Amino acid sequence: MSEKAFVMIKPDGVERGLVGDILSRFEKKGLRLIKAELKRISKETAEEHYGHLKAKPFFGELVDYITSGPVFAMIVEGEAAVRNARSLIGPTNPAEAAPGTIRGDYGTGVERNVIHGSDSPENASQEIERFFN
Ligand code: RTP
Repeated sequence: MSEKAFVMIKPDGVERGLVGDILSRFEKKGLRLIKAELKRISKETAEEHYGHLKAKPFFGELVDYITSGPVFAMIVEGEAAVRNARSLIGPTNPAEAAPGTIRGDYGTGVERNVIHGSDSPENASQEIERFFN
């Protein structure tokens, strides 16, 4: 079934000029870009987005990092978009991500892991609302 996924290239991915390559991977997989914006996100939005990690010792650093430069936020649409996007992206820690996945090819550390993708259709709707109002 066709669905929407929220995907966000983090500041390290934008800074390193990886937007074109990453977008192309989604397009080749049949996930169509239906909305995109290059923007800086507010501290409030970042704290809400990472709310499930509030108790973690790295929370402050994570929020500082994600707000440190522009992100490339996008909505992609296609068959099982959330699961397909997650498999293109690979696991959270780039050291455990296989070559061929975005994090496996480009991630340099668990925080600098290049990209975020929503983990369920419900969260995708919430994140689309949060990042695109
Ligand atoms: P994301 O939301 O960015 O797609 O990441 P995820 O679901 O794969 O992982 P999650 O547990 O929700 O973590 C969100 C982001 O927090 C950073 N992180 N840092 N320093 C650490 O040990 C640590 N653990 C997680 C990562 O940037 C991760 O993407």
